[in-house]
Amino acid sequence: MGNYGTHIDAKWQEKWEESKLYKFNKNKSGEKLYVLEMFSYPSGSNLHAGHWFNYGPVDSWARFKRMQGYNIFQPMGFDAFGLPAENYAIKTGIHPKDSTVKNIETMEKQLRAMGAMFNWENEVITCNEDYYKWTQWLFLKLYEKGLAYRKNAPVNWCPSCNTVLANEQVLDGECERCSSEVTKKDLTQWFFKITDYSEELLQKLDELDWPEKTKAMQKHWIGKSIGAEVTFKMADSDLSFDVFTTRADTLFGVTYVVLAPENPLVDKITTEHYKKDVEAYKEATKKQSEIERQSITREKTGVFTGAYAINPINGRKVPVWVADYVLATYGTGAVMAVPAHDERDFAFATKYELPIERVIKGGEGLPYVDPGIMVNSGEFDGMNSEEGRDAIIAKLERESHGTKKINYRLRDWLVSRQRYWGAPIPVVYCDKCGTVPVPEDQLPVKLPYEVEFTPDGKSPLAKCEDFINTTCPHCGAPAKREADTLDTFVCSSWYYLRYADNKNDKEAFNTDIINDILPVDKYVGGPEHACMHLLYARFINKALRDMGYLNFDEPFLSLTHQGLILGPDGLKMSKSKGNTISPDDYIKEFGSDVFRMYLMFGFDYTEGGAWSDDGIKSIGRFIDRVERILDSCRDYIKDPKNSKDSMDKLEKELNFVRHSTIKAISEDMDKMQFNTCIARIMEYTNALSKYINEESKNPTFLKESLIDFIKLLAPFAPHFSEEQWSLLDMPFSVFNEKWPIFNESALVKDEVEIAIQINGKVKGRINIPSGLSEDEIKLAALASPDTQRNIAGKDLMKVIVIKGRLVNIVVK
Ligand code: ANZ
Ligand code: ZN
Repeated sequence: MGNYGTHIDAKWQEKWEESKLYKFNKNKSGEKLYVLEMFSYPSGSNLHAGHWFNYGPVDSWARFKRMQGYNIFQPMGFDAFGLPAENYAIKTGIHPKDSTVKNIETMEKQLRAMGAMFNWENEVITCNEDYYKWTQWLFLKLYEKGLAYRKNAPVNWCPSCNTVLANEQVLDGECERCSSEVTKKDLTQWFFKITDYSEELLQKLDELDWPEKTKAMQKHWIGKSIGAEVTFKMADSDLSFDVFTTRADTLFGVTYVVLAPENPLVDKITTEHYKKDVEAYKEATKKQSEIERQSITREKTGVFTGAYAINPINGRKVPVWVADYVLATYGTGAVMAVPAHDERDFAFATKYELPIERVIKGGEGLPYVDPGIMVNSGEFDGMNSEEGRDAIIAKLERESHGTKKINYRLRDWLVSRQRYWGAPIPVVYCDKCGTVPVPEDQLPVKLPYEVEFTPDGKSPLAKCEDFINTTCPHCGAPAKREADTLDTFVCSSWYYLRYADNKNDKEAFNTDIINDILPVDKYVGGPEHACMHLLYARFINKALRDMGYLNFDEPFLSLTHQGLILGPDGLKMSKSKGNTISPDDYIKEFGSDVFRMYLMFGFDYTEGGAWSDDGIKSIGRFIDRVERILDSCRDYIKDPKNSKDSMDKLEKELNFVRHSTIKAISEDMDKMQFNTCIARIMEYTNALSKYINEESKNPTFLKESLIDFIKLLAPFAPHFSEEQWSLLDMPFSVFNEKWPIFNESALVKDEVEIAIQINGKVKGRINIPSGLSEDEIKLAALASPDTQRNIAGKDLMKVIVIKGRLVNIVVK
């Protein structure tokens, strides 16, 4: 065993800390580079190998960038409000605040043991008053701008978490946190108007250096559809309604129209005879989830209202139906049905024997859903779908029967939660003045400590008399506080801003400071946040920009998702499954550098994989070997008496490996391909070891090679490398050194090895000087003893030279 271990880690962590080596100073030379890892939730199971996999390699990347001359800002903090602490409290009776404080303490210790260059002086903890005060400020600003509003709406309810959820937190009809089936409830809730930014959120995606898949997910979630709203008048009254369609070209093929059961028009138009059926159908719909209703394969159901509407394009009377495949929450809650060209309409029309009329030519069977040439469409016959769509919309617009319309799937963000452990919403309700925002100078609205937080579907704060009863900031009369707290995604939607100015007690952040340090240049975290955190943060950034608080459009310019480290059983690590891997024991045994290097070497960074510690010992042995090599030649290189200026063959060989390693690592690091970087370092180690065992060594040259070697190793094994650097009597710190630059000429080999094939089979190899002409190569190949032996007595037909690789000799 070598000398490297936790005592070396501690030694250098102390020195880094005391010398403030990593402290961010925006006036330092070098381009600023904001490197951000998604902050952790302070859970009771502490940091596991997965957290390290997120933080360790990114820190190595940041160190590499630092050595390349960037001025690195790499802050860390905790996403500290939220359900797990509250649920834990319900189970154990330990107050969420107490458990959170304790968990943060442990996790901070663990993170420090990693020895990452975190800017701890910029730490942010979202459940602290000095942070959530500004989360509340953010709410007030959005409220002032009309971007926060309260409304009654059918919202998602998780019966197990006992709270409402945002649409983004419902995955396939299930709660994102606990996988319970989500139901609908009519409730008055607070929303953020993210939909005001739908178009920009969509457009700007193209400019971001993000994984394509993540961009596609956001794009799909925003869900832009370009179409038209078409007005249908009722046949027997002055009532009318609009439908949203992306296929105005099929307007002549409408044979019925459908209203969502929740559409308020249903009650007004349903004729006496059909009232009972329609009522019953509306009741039955309430039990269906939106997911079920949207399922393509589920049998379609519906009822006739007895009423008719007029198709504005041809004056034709069409029956009005009610069916649950039409959603109240999309478009206008009404559709024109074209059974010949839409799957769902086709299934419905077939079942209820409604007419099916083709208006688009193409394919044989029906429904035919692709664009094509219009038929049975009057003056529009012969146009293709695209032209026809525009022409029909133009006509509708001229006659005031419709208009072009863009729809988005994105809904406003529901931000209020009926739970305790979150930032209180800074609003007061007064009988006289109505909804009154708490004035900024009265922030924070403090979250009380003594609260009965058993979840029963009501906000725990509502039961806290001291909290809920207050006076109206406007008129002074007795009033009630809002009892809901903010979704924790609100807290995390702006934490990357606060990091840069975390001690500011006058404002959330200073605009100039923020504009200097942001946007985040590299963001690294899990892909599960694609349509939640990563979308919300973009929205908040844009809203703050439009209010003049910052001057950049996007918070995260470049994004990487690290892979998931699974438990040894191949399942997601979780305390309840008992398959979490704690880094602590490994670090005690091997040191933090070995653990970090193992994570980088053993797993593909963006893929991750099931945990196994098979290779960790060999990384430990590798570090020991490096140590032995360096030990063995430290004295030798101090004495330059055998030095010479020129390089002979041995030096050239090592020099080639040295420079090709520099080149490869520099390139692979930019792609965060850590495993190949470490493989390169191992190759370089082998080359060093080989050279050191030679008789005639050049001490000056060897020293240069070792210096580059330690620099190359430093980002991956920071403590060990710092130690080795000091043992070479080099000035503190290796992280103040410049990253080596490869020398192109060292990559040109004087000699190349080429294979000789006889009739396509390799029969030998020769070394020839590089740069020979084709004829010279031919001659050298033919002159080789191997060739001579193999072609003796045969006729030479042809010699083909593939430069730098092989010569093929054809004989008969
Ligand atoms: C007539 C039509 C004919 C349609 C045709 C499609 C094909 P996207 O692309 O997702 O925006 N639609 C509109 N509002 C709806 C609602 N509230 N619930 C269920 N379906 C609704 O889908 C737009 C299409 O979805 C619209 O275009 C409408 O059907 C339907 F050959 O109108 B279409
Ligand atoms: Zn839940």
